[in-house]
Amino acid sequence: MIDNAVLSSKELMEMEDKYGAHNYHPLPVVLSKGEGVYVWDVEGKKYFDFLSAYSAVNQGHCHPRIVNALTEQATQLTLTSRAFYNDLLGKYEKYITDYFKYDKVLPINTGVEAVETAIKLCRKWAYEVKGVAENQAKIIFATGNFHGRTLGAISASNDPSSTKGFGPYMPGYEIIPYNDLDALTEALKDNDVAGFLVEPIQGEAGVFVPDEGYLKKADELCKAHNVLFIADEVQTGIARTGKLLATCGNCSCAKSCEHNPELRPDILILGKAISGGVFPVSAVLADDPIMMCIKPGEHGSTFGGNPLACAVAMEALNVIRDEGLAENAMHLGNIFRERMQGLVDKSDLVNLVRGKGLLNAIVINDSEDSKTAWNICVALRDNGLLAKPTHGNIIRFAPPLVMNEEQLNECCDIIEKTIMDFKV
Ligand code: IF1
Repeated sequence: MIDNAVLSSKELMEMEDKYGAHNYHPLPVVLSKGEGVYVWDVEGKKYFDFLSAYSAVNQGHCHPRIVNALTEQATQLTLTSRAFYNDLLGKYEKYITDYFKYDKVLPINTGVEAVETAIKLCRKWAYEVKGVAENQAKIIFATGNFHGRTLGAISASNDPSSTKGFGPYMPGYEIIPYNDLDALTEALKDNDVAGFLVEPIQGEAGVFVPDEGYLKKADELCKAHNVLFIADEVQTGIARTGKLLATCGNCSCAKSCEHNPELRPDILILGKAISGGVFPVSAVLADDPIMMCIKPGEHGSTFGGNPLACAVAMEALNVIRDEGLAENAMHLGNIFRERMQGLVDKSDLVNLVRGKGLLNAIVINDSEDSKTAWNICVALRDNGLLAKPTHGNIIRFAPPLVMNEEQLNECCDIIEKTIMDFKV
């Protein structure tokens, strides 16, 4: 039976502290309800959510259509494993491959599992198609990356808080500077290189946007060297940056694509908002010459492709399209950065604003080890808006994409007032 005794925020935080592993340091707020762009704490205080569970809740909290898909499917069939067929998987696979225009999808659960899947797929392709000698395949990553928490993913990281004390690490990786085409050109000289795995905008690095043209040129360099361009769009994908994908070029908005026209990753990694934050769902998409390198028994997961995930993901992607969330993210993002630029101009506390669509960050004028950004986030919480610092002095702003212009302006007012009133 679920224990539904009513406890205070303080009691609930103490409970987590006592019984849970200390692998997180949450902002002190305990949430018990969400709807659209809002969340409520256990005492009933209402907040704007400006994190969206790290861009998983792009469709807004508890979207009625997605919740309905979940509950309806939950009464029919939740899990069969892939030992048998289920009646939704094929429909979902057709749906998502049409949606993103790839031959095939490999369904899996979390973002990092999708990253692992892409790495394995890339290695397999290197041996079976490219002809790299067994165990010699190399994958290139970029500094400042975040691809998840497994050993396969952290082995690509150069952030000591992700890696230190967890070695030894995966061989066959090379890390080059992000946003550096010369470094990529140099690294691609090695014939054993099988893939370049990169985030179109680096989230964890503090919403770091590469130079215009970097991704497209990187993709071209990879294709010229018979190397797979692998895009980790776990955080940037699903309309977050104002387009269906940040590497947009093959999606339905390709004609008007303002991001990177005609860039099409060889392997596309999706997670987070593919389920609207309702349920862990992730996916790896590729065409047949790559995807068919993995044969029965060589990769999988108990939960990957379960009927509940298929129902939820299809509805979550329908909502993105039906509600025009990419267009809304583009429109609101422009307003948001303009208003934050105003703040940069008038406050000594804010150095700069950067981002695309509704994936943005401001950089606080203080050192990485200061508590200023954290204290600003606490003050924002008191004023009814939830955001989280990253790397000490950066605050990420990523609200649900179902926000309207009036709400966004109200949020900008809160951020402005909080920062102008803030005493270091
Ligand atoms: C946490 C960051 C965001 C990701 C990209 C794969 C994954 C992620 C580009 C793995 C996950 C998350 C995980 C979350 C914090 C968060 C995060 F600050 F750590 F970097 F969003 F910015 N690729 N990102 O961003 O996906 O396995 O978690 O489903 O608490 O670790 P996952």
